[in-house]
Amino acid sequence: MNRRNFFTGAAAATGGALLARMVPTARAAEPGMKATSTGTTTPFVPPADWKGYKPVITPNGLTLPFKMVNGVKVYHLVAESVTHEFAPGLVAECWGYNGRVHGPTIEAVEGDHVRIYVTNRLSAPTTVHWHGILLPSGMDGVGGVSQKAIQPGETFKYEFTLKQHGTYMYHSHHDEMTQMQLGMIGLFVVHPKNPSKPPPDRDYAVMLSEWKIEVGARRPDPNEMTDFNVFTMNARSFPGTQSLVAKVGDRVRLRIGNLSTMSHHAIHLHGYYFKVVATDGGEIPEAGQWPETTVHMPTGSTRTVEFVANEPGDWVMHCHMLHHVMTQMGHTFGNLIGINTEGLNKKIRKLVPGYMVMGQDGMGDMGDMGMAVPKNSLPMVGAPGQHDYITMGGMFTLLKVRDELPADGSDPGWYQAPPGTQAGVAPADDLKRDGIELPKDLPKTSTARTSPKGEAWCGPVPPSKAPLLVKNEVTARIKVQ
Ligand SMILES: [Cu+2]
Repeated sequence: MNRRNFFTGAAAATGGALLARMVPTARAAEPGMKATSTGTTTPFVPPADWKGYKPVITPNGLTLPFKMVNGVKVYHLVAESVTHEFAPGLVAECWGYNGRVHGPTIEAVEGDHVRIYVTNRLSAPTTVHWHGILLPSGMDGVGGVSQKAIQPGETFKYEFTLKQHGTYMYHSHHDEMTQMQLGMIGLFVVHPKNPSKPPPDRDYAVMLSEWKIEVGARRPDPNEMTDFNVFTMNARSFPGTQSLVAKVGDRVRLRIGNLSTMSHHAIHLHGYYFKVVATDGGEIPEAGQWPETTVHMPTGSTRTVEFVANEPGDWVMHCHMLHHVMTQMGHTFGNLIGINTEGLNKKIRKLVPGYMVMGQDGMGDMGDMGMAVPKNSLPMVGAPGQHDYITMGGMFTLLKVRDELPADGSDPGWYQAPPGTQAGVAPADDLKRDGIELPKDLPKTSTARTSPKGEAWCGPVPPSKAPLLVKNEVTARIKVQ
């Protein structure tokens, strides 16, 4: 059964007694998601007679299964090494839970008594902190403060009653920089016991994070302090991010968490305004909500926004901190905007065949020229779109709103704009009619861009490949210009 389809069709929440079971299905096979872990997590699939809350949808992720034992909701997290794909082309050895990066979303209901076992399969001690959840101090999961660290091979037991509802998180709280920067984070959603309103038609959960992965490296660098170069939603970078979908008229809830090491994020949605209805401190009274198109996401926090998807289309949702919609590679070279680089190309090609200096017209063509990128790395920007190359990557996804969605819950493809609702080249007659005078010295129109044959790098030559001479040559030339 398609999980997302089932979830989006699930019954309305009742807040009543919960039925639960471990469902022995195969691990979710998501495109591009590889796990070499032997973790046993299978997605939580509510049984057919499910009358519980409406589960959230974690794009590119899944919900942790649980079982009921004498009225206690029992979960099992396994901290372990995971081979993770950020997007096709970039795979890294990370740390996560139950064969996933990030860990699976934990879901429960206010009032539940939960028991969460944590097994440590890592080579290092760890703990789990339940971020934002009100609980006894001894269950807070801070290594050294509230408990001993969980040593490799040990299994610890956390147990508490959920007194609140909302969107929270969990993460390692031992050697925090290393473990969180390697991926040991996840979302923890607590549904209300007595909902004040019906559940939304679509309830999405997205975790933001940032990474430092040197071009060609297989391991995220947990020692990085400021210069992050892979920005993710649910540990995926565009074009690896799964689109959010909604039917026209759906009420959409979007729960966003941010456990980036250093960054806040400004998550901007096109086509709509929304209201921030809750933080990890609780619901915001209606009188205190105001409309926004961008929600500021401080690190270590969650925000829940809601809107009605009443306008069909493909609407992008992305971080508006613009380095966060770029990925890896080449942010360290000089400003080449407006520089004629043909002479420089010729010189450098004597040393590095196929080299082409890029950046003199901006970074937009870094990804769309079919140029080779180093092994195990992502182009600096984007992916092919329906109409042209999309010059954003990283912390970027799409909200696809349609009158009808595929029955199997799959991605509906690109939006076909109705006639008359699509921007395009202005017809000469329209220009004339409206008295638009064009400048005489327009650049020559060119829609075809080509890259030189042979191996070529987007941006600077990777340090490992760059003879010092080339680097000096580039630097010297830029100074002369
Ligand atoms: Cu950002």
